[in-house]
Amino acid sequence: MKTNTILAMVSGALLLSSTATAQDYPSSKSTSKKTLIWRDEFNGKGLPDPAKWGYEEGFIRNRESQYYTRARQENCFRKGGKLIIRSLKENYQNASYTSASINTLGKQQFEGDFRIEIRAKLPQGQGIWPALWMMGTNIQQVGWPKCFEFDIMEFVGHTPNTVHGTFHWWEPEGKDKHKSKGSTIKESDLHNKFHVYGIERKGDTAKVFIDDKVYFTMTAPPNAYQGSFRGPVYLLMNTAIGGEWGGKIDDAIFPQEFVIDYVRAYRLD
Ligand SMILES: [Ca+2]
Repeated sequence: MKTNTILAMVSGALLLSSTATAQDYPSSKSTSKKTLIWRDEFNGKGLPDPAKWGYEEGFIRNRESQYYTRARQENCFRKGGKLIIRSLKENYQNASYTSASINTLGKQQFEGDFRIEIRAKLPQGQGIWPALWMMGTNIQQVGWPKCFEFDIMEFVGHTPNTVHGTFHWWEPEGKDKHKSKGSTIKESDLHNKFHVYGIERKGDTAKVFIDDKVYFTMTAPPNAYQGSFRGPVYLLMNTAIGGEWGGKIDDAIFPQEFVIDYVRAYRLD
């Protein structure tokens, strides 16, 4: 979700698009025994289950234009077995847009070797920036990016048909101690069709996938802040609007909905 690495991601995208075809991607099928440890199918009505999800509130990062509301059904609700994060053009708390950002911090952390699968349909249009991502639960002690950040899916409206997977971390060397690496994949029907977005972290390796394709794999950076790559992480799901990467906003796109059918988390043995 942090944005001073766009150049790195763009160059990664160019490299990928010039060399890869669909059948070049490794299979996302897990080679480990999977045990379901946590899930939300989003059955029921109204706000998401408060035992599983908390909220970010207000203006949080990246100079984004939206106000994230807390437990406000206009921006976040369950309906028909789906969770909907709805982004609106409206005046609210000194903002011109509202949206939601929910997370499992303090409620559920994912440890050791795990796999997360999230079936979702993305919002679209100039200025929109939905994300599915994880950060170390040690963020409260060591801050970002020492906590490590695993971005499972980011999409920005100004580059259609493109999904980004990126990791961010901290190293002691260099002027900018924030390091990042990622890749992209071209995919159609992101907004009309559900896709499964996921990550599998096992040992010193983490893989990011969409449906049956792994499009980014990385091993733990040896100089990353101590142990954060392997540490417990929590999950975040949000739609940002504008900001450093979302860019210029087209007011005609609203309302927009980020529709999430399920989150399923597995322990890998
Ligand atoms: Ca569901």
